[in-house]
Amino acid sequence: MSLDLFDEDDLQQPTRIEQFSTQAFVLRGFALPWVEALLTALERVLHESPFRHMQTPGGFTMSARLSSCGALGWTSSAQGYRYSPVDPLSGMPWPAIPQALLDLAHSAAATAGFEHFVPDACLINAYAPGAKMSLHQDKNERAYTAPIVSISLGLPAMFQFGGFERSDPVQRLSLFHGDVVVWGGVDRLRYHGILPIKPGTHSLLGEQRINITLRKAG
Ligand code: MD6
Ligand code: FE
Repeated sequence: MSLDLFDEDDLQQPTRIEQFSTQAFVLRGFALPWVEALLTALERVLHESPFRHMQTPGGFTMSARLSSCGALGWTSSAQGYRYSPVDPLSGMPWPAIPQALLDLAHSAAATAGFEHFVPDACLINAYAPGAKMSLHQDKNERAYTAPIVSISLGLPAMFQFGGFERSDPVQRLSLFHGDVVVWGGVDRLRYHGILPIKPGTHSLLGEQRINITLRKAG
């Protein structure tokens, strides 16, 4: 299914909505009117809580670098995955979620049929060419009633979207700068991942892809 809507913040720019599962949507270019505000806000967040490589419980180093903002931030270590109110690097609370991100997430969620989305956790991933995210489920959140809103910036990525078992077949979707993925409901616990990022240079972000996911974790 594909339909055209007009985004309030940029009446010139139609948002194409692609439904790729019952409650999973790509909003093409939805974040474009917010990009400048997002990059300014990200700079402030990353100054307080910089990107870092994390260890998986299995002892591997994740190829994407991560940071967080919000009341809860996502951490991974040999002990496991968990949300924490404190950034283990600084020993301080994570920076607040910037208002521009809250507004964008709320608006994107509503566009995809999820009203009243108020995230308390925001995970920021930075991928250099070659970095990837293996198939995983997002299941460290306390409840699965809220959707996840995922913003792609910079280099394109091939997103994999599977079933409820790791070995289930996957769909592949290209995600581009400014695209927003929203999914939840019956699709909330599907396996998904990112194939290795292809080398390239993005005009605004250079040799990287940034992904921002907003969640209700607590
Ligand atoms: C990424 N995203 O796009 C990784 N998880 O770099 C995720 O793992 C993800 O995009 C849940 C919902 C949307 C996502
Ligand atoms: Fe995920």
